[in-house]
Amino acid sequence: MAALGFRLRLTLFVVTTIVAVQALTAVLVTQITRHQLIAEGGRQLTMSANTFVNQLDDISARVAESVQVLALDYALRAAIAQRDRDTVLSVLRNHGRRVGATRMLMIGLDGSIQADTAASGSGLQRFPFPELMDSAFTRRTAAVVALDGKAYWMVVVPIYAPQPVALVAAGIPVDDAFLARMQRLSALPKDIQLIAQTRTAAWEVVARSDSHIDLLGGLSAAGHPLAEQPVLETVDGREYLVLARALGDPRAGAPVQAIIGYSLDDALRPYKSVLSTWLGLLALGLLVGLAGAWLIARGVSRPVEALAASVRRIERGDYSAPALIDREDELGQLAAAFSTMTLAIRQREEHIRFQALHDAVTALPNRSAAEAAIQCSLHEHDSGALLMVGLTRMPEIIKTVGHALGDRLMRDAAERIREATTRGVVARASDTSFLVWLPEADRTAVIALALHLIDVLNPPYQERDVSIDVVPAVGIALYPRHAADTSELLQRAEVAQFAALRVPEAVAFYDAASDPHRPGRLSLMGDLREAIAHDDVALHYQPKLNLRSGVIDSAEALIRWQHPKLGPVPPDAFITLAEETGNIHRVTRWALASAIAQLQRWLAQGLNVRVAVNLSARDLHDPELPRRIADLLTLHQVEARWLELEITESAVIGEPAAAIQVLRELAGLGLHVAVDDFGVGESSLAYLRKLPVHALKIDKMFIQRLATDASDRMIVHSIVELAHRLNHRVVAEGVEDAAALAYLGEVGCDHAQGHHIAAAMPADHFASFVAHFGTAPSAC
Ligand code: G
Ligand code: G
Ligand code: MN
Repeated sequence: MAALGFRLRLTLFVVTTIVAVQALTAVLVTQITRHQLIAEGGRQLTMSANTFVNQLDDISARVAESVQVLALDYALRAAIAQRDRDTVLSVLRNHGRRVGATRMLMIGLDGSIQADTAASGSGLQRFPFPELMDSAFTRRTAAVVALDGKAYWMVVVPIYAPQPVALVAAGIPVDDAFLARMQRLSALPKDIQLIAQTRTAAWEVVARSDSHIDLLGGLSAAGHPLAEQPVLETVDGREYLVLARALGDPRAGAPVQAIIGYSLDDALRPYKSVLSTWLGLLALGLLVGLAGAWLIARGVSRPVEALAASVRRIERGDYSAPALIDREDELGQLAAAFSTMTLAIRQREEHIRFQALHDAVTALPNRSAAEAAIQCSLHEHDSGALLMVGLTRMPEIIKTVGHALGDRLMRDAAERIREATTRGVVARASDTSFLVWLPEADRTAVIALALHLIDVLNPPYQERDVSIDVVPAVGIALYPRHAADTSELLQRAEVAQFAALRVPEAVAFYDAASDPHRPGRLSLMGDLREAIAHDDVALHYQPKLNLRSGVIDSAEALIRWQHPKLGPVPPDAFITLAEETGNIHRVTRWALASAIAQLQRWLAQGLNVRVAVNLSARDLHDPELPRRIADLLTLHQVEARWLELEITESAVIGEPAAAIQVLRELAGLGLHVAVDDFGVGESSLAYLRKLPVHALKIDKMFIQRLATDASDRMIVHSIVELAHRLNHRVVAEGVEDAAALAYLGEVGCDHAQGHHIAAAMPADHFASFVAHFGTAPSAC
């Protein structure tokens, strides 16, 4: 529509311009031509009038001469002398016929009419033009006069015998025929009229050429006076230049005037025919201009329309065929620039789309792309397996060697997984994991692929002098067995991957029973909060035996929860859950308050025991912890030295600086800090040196087999020596038999804790257990 508008506008513009210019020119040319024609017509008219008057003079001379002959006519003179009127009339008629006069008069010297050839005699008594009579005696006299409503060429000649006896007047009619004759003889304009003033101030036409144009009527209608100069008048809708000329002797009473007309229309006729040719040419030019403008406009608007169409295509995201216009001009350049731009946009969009759907490091599809692909695949297939491949040491590796090497390692792992996977979708699932989606796979094939993946990922990543083990684990979730949709499938596969960490082959299927994330865990947390608020949880105390003195001088507080419906819930299940859901501070606060209150009671009873409370890793991220513990100790009036805190080494790993600061403040209060589960996990002697630690608790894994395992004995011995060198006390946990207890005593271990001594017990059993301990036979 817009293009048509442009075409229409251009065409209209061209047409109006042509028409306006041509019309203006036409008006100008017509005006100029008309002006010139009027001037030229005026000139011609004046010339014609002069010629006409001159011709009349010539005729006048000739007629006078021929009438002169009459004066010499003897018969006439005799007839006059004899007063023979009939003869006179006869002679006059003869002569009159010869010279073409229609009226002959014989005039007495006194001016009376003596003979008149007019048929009826007309009753004319006196000659009406006495001036002509006077001049006739001195020269040839002829004049155009009006007589009885007609114009005559009146020639007056005296008759001598030998004295003047009479005058003869010959009236040659100046009528239509006369004028026609004159026109034939000379180049007189065809519009000519003779007028005579018959009555006072009333002009009448006495002769006219055969054009029958009423010039006199036109003049008087327009109010023009009779003028010697040409005037413009309109007669019967036609334009004339008109001029009047007095004929004959002005003294001859009844004047005759000639009115000569010059038809402007006739003069313009040739120009008019030129004008119509011109109009034809103009129409032709217009047509050509119109067609040209239309074609040019189309030449512009077509490519513009094509460009607009491809812009709309791009808007819809279709970059397939950019507008190709094979032209050299500006539009061609525009189209070329446009194509380049389209290409650039397409590449950029492809790049952006690729980035949006792919992982920048490995160029594998990212998690959301994978989710979409799985979603899609679930429409086509009714089963499938999702393998979550975790590189479990990745967080630690990145912390140690940095992201650059971490990225290279991930790329290498991605390459290995891609090569190992012949079908399905491979994608990056998270910072430390990949996923493989196998539609329509049976259990055996899935297990085979999982083990194969472990195999290809097991060889360490090599780079110059570094060699890194990623420790892969594969979790598998099956659709539709384990999950109903994609996001559930992903989450289940992740849970399975964590489970895989704990099995030797590092491959595990999702197991709803062991899923800490299964639905219901949130309600468990709600229940835990309730339990804490209503004291449905309790601390049990496991005695620690002082191996030097042989008395129970300390204990570990261990939380116990009796769930109203589930029964006893093991701390391993809800402590981790509390850590993950942000509820651990609540548990710790409760445990500390409860243990310190118990301490206060025991100390008041005179039971001097040091009580150890377990802290979770997250607790060390709370900078308020030392102040809170100090407040509790003050509140219960318990000295700090009776309280011990057990932390695992991993608690310090996440945010070492902050954790160490909190530990320093705690130690600064005067309480004791013990490293729990020492010997497993990421033990680092460097940290050990930095930590404000008073005791090490050797993990039960080294203690349980002390009786049979020589290397465990060596490890325990070394740890004891190392700890003592660093000035730390040593506690052995998991003491399950007398042999272990004996060996620990031998190597100088400070405390022993374990089922062999006692399991954790309610607080009210503890005092009597301590009191009776030394007396029991099993004691060392
Ligand atoms: O003795 P038992 O099997 O209940 O202990 C299981 C785990 O729970 C142990 O590792 C122990 O450190 C932890 N634990 C027991 N009580 C508490 C507690 O009050 N706070 C924290 N953070 N951990 C506890
Ligand atoms: O990590 P921590 O030291 O807090 O662990 C204490 C855990 O050890 C508790 O779950 C407790 O029940 C358990 N425990 C205590 N003594 C023994 C023992 O002699 N043998 C075994 N297997 N576990 C014990
Ligand atoms: Mn402990």
